Amino acid sequence: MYASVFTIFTIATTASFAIAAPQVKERSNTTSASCGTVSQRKSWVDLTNDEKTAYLDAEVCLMSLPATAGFPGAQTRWDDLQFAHINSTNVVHDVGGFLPWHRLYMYTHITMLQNECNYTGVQPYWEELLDSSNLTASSIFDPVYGFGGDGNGTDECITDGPFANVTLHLGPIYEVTDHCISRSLNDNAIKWANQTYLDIVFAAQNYSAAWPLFSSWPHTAGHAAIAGVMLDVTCSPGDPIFFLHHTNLDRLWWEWQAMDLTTRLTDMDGQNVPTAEYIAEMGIYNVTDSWLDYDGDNGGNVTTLNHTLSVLGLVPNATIADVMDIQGGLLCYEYV
Ligand SMILES: *[C@@H]1O[C@H](CO)[C@@H](O)[C@H](O)[C@H]1NC(C)=O
Ligand SMILES: *[C@@H]1O[C@H](CO)[C@@H](O)[C@H](O)[C@H]1NC(C)=O
Ligand SMILES: *[C@@H]1O[C@H](CO)[C@@H](O)[C@H](O)[C@H]1NC(C)=O
Ligand SMILES: *[C@@H]1O[C@H](CO)[C@@H](O)[C@H](O)[C@H]1NC(C)=O
Ligand SMILES: *[C@@H]1O[C@H](CO)[C@@H](O)[C@H](O)[C@H]1NC(C)=O
Ligand SMILES: *[C@@H]1O[C@H](CO)[C@@H](O)[C@H](O)[C@H]1NC(C)=O
Ligand SMILES: *[C@@H]1O[C@H](CO)[C@@H](O)[C@H](O)[C@H]1NC(C)=O
Ligand SMILES: *[C@@H]1O[C@H](CO)[C@@H](O)[C@H](O)[C@H]1NC(C)=O
Ligand SMILES: *[C@@H]1O[C@H](CO)[C@@H](O)[C@H](O)[C@H]1NC(C)=O
Ligand SMILES: *[C@@H]1O[C@H](CO)[C@@H](O)[C@H](O)[C@H]1NC(C)=O
Ligand SMILES: *[C@@H]1O[C@H](CO)[C@@H](O)[C@H](O)[C@H]1NC(C)=O
Ligand SMILES: *[C@@H]1O[C@H](CO)[C@@H](O)[C@H](O)[C@H]1NC(C)=O
Ligand SMILES: [Cu+2]
Repeated sequence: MYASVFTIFTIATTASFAIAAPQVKERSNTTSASCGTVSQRKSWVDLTNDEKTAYLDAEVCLMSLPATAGFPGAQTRWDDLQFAHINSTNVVHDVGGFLPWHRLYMYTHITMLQNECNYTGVQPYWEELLDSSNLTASSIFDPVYGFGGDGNGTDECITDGPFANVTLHLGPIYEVTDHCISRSLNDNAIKWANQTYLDIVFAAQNYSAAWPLFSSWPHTAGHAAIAGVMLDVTCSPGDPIFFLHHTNLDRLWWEWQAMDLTTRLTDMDGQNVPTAEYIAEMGIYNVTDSWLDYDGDNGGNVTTLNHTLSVLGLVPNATIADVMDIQGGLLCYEYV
C-alpha cells in the first residue's frame, strides 16, 4: 500500500565493494566508570525461550496500558510511543539527526518497558545479515517465540503470534484509524542488509558520508522486507519488529563508530531539514519555523552535537552529544 514510502538513495561509487568486513573493536565490560551497570543488547537468536517470552509479554503489556501523554488519537501507551515518532517524522528522517534520534527512541522504548511493564531483560536486536538470503526462514517470525509471521488477505493483517489481534489506533501516515498490524514479507528487500551493502556503509570515512548510506541500505532493508505497517514512514513503530530492526541499525552505527572511536564519538553532520523532494514524496508535513528556532543549531541547516532530540517528553529532551556514546552516562549498554 505504501510501496514508495522509503527512498532508496543513489550510490555514487562501487569502489568500496572490494573492502573487507570491518574489524570491530567492541568495548566489552559489564560495568563502566561513566555509566554504571552496562546492559547487554543481544541478538534475538541468542535469547532463551524464556527471555523471548518475557520481551514479547512486555510489548503486549505496553499495548494494554492506557495512554497518559494526552497525544491526539492515542489510546494506549503503545500509541503514545508511536505518536512520538509520527509527530517527529519530518525532523528525524532524511537529516543528520536520523541515527541519534532513533538511538534515543530505542532508549525511550526500553525505558518504558522497564518502568511501566516491570521488564528486566535486555533489548534484543534483529541481526538482519543472518536472514539476508532467506527472510521467511527467520526465527523472528515464530508464532510462539517470535513476532508472528506474514500478513494475509487484502488487509495484509498478521494472523499468528502474540500481536495477531492487536488494534493500532494511529495511522496510516497522520490519520487516526483502527487497524491491524499488517505485513507483506519481501525476500528481495532484505538483501539490502547483506554483506555487500554493509561493506559500502562501513567504507564511509566520516558521518557525513555514512548516515545516508545507513539510511539507504540496512535501514530500508528491514522496513521494506517486513512492509505493511513497517513501510509507513510515520507509523512504522506500530509493528514491534520496528524496535528489533532499529536496535540493529543502532548496533551497526555503533560498530562503525567503534572502528575509530576517538573521532567518531564526536563526528556529526548532515542537513537539519529534509529535502523538499523527500517531504513531498513521503507526504509528510513541512518543518515549521518554530521547530527550527528550537533545534539547538543556531538557526543553521547543519546538524551539530548541540542539536535537541525530543520524544515529546516520554523521556527528557537530550542533545545529540548525549547519545553519541552508548556508555556515555545517559545510555549504558553494549552490543554482544
Ligand atoms: C571494566 O570496568 C571497570 C570499571 O570501570 C574497570 O575497573 C575494569 O578494568 C574494566 N575491565 C575491563 C576488562 O575492561
Ligand atoms: C504534532 O502534533 C501536534 C498536536 O499535538 C500537531 O499540532 C502538530 O501539527 C504535529 N506536528 C507534526 C509535524 O506532525
Ligand atoms: C509492576 O510491579 C509493580 C510492583 O510490584 C506493580 O504494582 C505493577 O502492577 C506492575 N506493573 C505491571 C504492568 O505489571
Ligand atoms: C528459506 O527457508 C525456508 C524455511 O526453512 C525454506 O522452505 C525455503 O526453501 C528457503 N528458501 C530459499 C530460497 O532458500
Ligand atoms: C487468509 O485470508 C483468507 C481470505 O482472504 C481467509 O480465507 C483465510 O482464512 C485467512 N487465513 C488465515 C490464517 O487467517
Ligand atoms: C486472535 O484471535 C483469534 C480468533 O478469535 C484467536 O483464535 C487467537 O487465539 C487470538 N490470538 C491472540 C494472540 O490473542
Ligand atoms: C547482496 O544482494 C545483492 C542483490 O541486491 C547481490 O547482488 C549481492 O551479490 C548480495 N551480496 C552477498 C554478499 O550475498
Ligand atoms: C567525508 O568523506 C567524503 C569521502 O568519503 C568526502 O568527500 C567528504 O568531503 C568528507 N566530508 C567531511 C565533512 O569531511
Ligand atoms: C537544508 O539542506 C538541505 C540539503 O542541502 C536542503 O535540501 C534543504 O532545502 C535545506 N533546508 C533549509 C530550510 O535550508
Ligand atoms: C512545503 O514547502 C514547500 C516549499 O519548500 C512548498 O512548495 C509546499 O507547498 C509546502 N507544502 C505544504 C503542505 O505546506
Ligand atoms: C554548542 O553550544 C555551546 C554553547 O551554547 C557553544 O559554545 C558550542 O560552540 C556549540 N557547539 C556546536 C558544535 O555548535
Ligand atoms: C524539547 O524539545 C522540543 C523541540 O525539539 C521543544 O519543543 C520542547 O519544548 C522541549 N522540551 C523541554 C522540556 O525543553
Ligand atoms: Cu523512524
